[in-house]
Amino acid sequence: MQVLADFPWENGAEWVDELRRQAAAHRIHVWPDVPAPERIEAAIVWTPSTDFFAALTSLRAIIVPGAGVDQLLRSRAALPDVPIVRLADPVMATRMAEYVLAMVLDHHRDFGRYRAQQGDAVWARHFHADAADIRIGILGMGVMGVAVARHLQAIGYAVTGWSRSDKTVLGIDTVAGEAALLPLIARSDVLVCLLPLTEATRGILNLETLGVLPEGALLINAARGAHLVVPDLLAALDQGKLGGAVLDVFEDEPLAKDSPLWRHPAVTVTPHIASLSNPVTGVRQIVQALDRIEAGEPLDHRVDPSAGY
Ligand code: NDP
Ligand code: OXD
Repeated sequence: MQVLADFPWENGAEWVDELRRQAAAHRIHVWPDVPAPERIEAAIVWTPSTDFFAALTSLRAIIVPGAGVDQLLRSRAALPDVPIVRLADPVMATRMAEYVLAMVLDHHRDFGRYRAQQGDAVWARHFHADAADIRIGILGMGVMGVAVARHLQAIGYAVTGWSRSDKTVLGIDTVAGEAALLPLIARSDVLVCLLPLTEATRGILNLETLGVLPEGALLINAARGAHLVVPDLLAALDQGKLGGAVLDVFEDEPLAKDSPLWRHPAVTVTPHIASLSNPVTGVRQIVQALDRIEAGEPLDHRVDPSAGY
């Protein structure tokens, strides 16, 4: 099968090499070098340029080489009416869990304070709550949210996950639907956003929702920048109610050098690295999808464009 790939990342060449290695049965072309676009049957693309799909008249499916699909659905390219699939990679989910766990532990055990004390050679001990007394709300109980919930629960934190539809996740407390959102946030000492960016979730971290967080709470946003209304976050921090924020994602990336977030003492900024996708396991899933497309079999991890994820 003829496949067109476009990996716009620093390590894009590594993905192409891995794809050519694992997908030897398919012919891989790399955008924009497409000698016979009318013969392309599958496209692997993250953020298509406007004319990406224009000449792909035989396209049968689109594969997104990552977990989120908002960047594809809101791109200016006219999307053909074909199935879209995305990655649901357990390795990425574990990486996300490591990130959230590290940030929660850093906050809970006050390591920032000890790093600062060390600078002044201060020997002072500060007592902290038990994990079981720290309530963590996770917005989004998909591939990422469930892995994060399991890791946090294993340490003993009191975890509750929120999703759109009712969900049973063995051993984890879950709630669903809009009416459950504010009550969950109001009892979250740590709030973790792992939602897809959709019309329903854009701006969900705003003055109202941040305003009901308990005093001193930590916000972790590792989903998409547009979930968070930055001026509302800065206002909540400056009122001294919020304990801090860990932000891995931003509406415009890279984050502008003059953004106040870089220098805010209560904000930790990371450059969208919470869960970097892994070329070996990511390509393995892509190749499974390619084989299914070629065989005309049902595809796993289909995106529902009307829901936006
Ligand atoms: P999934 O599609 O597997 O899960 C999405 C979850 O969000 C589901 O539980 C879904 O509910 C819930 N959800 C969606 N809309 C709503 C809503 N309106 N109200 C309540 N819950 C809602 O996604 P993943 O877990 O794979 O990924 C989540 C996001 O994480 C990605 O879209 C991406 O933006 C981000 N991400 C960030 C990375 C990083 O490095 N920073 C890396 C990877 C992903 P339901 O179960 O009912 O459908
Ligand atoms: C993703 C991401 O969605 O890396 O896969 O943000």
